[in-house]
Amino acid sequence: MILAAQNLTWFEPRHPTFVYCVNDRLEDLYPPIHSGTPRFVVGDFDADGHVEAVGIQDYRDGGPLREWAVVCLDLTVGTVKWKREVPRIWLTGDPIAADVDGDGIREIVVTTNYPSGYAHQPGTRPWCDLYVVRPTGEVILRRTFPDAVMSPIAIDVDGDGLIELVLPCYDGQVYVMPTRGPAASESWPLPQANACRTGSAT
Ligand SMILES: [Ca+2]
Ligand SMILES: [Ca+2]
Ligand SMILES: [Ca+2]
Repeated sequence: MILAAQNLTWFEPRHPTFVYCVNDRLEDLYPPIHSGTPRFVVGDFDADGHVEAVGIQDYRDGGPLREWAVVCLDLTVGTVKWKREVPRIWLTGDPIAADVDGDGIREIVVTTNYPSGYAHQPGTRPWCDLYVVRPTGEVILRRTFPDAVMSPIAIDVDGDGLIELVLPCYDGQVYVMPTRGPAASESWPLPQANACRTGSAT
């Protein structure tokens, strides 16, 4: 399966964002899904045998949908599995999956950002809203930061066996949030380490 997201909001604010899933012959596996979000983390997070893609909607430049939500797609059958509304959205960060509460099940960490740089309006304050969401769609944590956090990282920075959420922020600070999730790996993928997204931290 090849997953591709088309973000038309830069060109036509009224158009939604579509997600296409195609096979190795570039044939559609099912009709494109109206998702509203161009960035996802992908995996079988609820262990039901179906692969999900979870992200938060993108509203930059006025598009795409008049629904502000974290969205979960079922990529196995090509449907929207659930949506959870949030109070505001703008520029989608790269979501990651990490066990934040230590129950052995990965949550989704997503951010929506109004950066101090791109598309910023004079006289307004930047912000980032970070959400930790269970695979069922339940939001278990929300934190607000003073500027954009586009690429959260989950890594055990202090070597105590528990992962921290490392949050590089556009305000020049790096915020570190403790979690109860055990560090089970010696390397952690980074969403934007390089163009192929194959970089990792150790
Ligand atoms: Ca699943
Ligand atoms: Ca968990
Ligand atoms: Ca730690």
